[in-house]
This record gives sequence, C-alpha cells and structure tokens, in this order.
Amino acid sequence: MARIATALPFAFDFEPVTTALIVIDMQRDFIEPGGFGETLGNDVSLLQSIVPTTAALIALCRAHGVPVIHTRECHKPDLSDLPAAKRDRGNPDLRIGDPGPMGRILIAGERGADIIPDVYPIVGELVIDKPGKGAFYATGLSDHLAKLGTKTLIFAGVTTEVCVQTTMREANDRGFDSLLIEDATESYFPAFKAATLDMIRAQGAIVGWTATCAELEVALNE
Ligand code: C5J
Repeated sequence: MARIATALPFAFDFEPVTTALIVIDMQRDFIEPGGFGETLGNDVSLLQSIVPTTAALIALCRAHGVPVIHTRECHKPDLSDLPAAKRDRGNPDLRIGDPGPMGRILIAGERGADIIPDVYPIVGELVIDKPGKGAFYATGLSDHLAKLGTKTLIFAGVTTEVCVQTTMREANDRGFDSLLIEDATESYFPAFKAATLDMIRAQGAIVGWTATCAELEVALNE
C-alpha cells in the first residue's frame, strides 16, 4: 500500500497495482494557439504551463507500471454525437465542426483534436475519444477499467472545472477513489481551478483528494 500523507484533505492510500492515470483532453484545440480554446477568447498560455509537469507525471506512472489512459474530447465527422445543447453554447468565432486552422474543430482525426506532442500516448496506451465532458459517458472506459482491475484513479489534464471535474464526479459515482494532481491540471480561469480543488476536497473528500506530482513521486518511490 502506498500513502501520500500530505494529500488534501487527508492522507491518500492506494495500491499502485490497482491504480490507473487518466490524462484528460491534452489536445491542440485546447492548448495551442489557433485552436478552439483560443477562439472562445481564452488565454491558452495558462494551459501550456502544466505541460512539463504532466509529461513528468506520465513518465512517473509509466516507470511504476501504472497504466496511462488518455482522453480526447471530439466528435464524429457527421456531428451525429454533437447535440445542439453543446454546439450552440457561447459565441465563438468557430463552432465545433467548423473548419479552423488545425482542421475541423474538435472532430476525431483532425490535427486540432489530437494530443499535443509533449504528452503523446505511446504504443499500448488506451486513447478514449469522448463526445461529452465526462470520460465515462458514451465510451468504453468503465469496461476497460474493469478488465484492468482498477480501483483507484489519478487524474491530470484540462480543464480542471469542466472535463476533469466532470470525470472525477463520474468516477466517484462508480466507486473509484480519485486523486487529482494539482500541478498537472489547469483552467483558463485561475479562480475556477482554485474553486474546483476546494470542491473536490470539501466535506471529507466528497469527490476525491488532491496532491502534487512530487508528493505522488515520493509515495511511489517509498
Ligand atoms: C472544455 C474540457 N473546457 N476538456 N473541455 O470544454 O474541459
């Protein structure tokens, strides 16, 4: 059993052999200039700041045999999995499915929907394309985790308050203990990130725990 004694809101105990890392939506469309995130008026440099720590976290998990699962928020080219309730939100220059500088925005197979090179999956790692904010919705994630025998999930990725938090809440409802790596997740809105970390840890870890990548590394190396 490994333990992060300094995790918040209290010590986080986990078995590395029944743990998996889920890296949420580290895609060009959210992180690189010219993508969907920027067309929504966001400063993508905030998200770029977590790339080195996220890459280090992935390397740490690979080194300890913790399976790494990547997600991509994207839709079918015919948009059959894109409800109007999602497509019509906001007032962006470009909507999901429109042609943009990196191909059609958030469409499977397009350059913008792919994962940025610094945290790219290696052969054998599962990549889940998800049409929703939560990675469990309309995907094979539950079945995959059942096959792995996973009980605990470590989370990283973007954005903290949207797809990361939604997936952590889905995981909690499905019986997984979840740990969010604070310095490997980011939001376009610093106040939203701070509030999300507080919400996750509130009321005795109502959604899960948080810790830094360095704290996880110490626990895995003990
Ligand atoms: C958003 C995400 N922010 N990956 N997607 O729409 O959090």
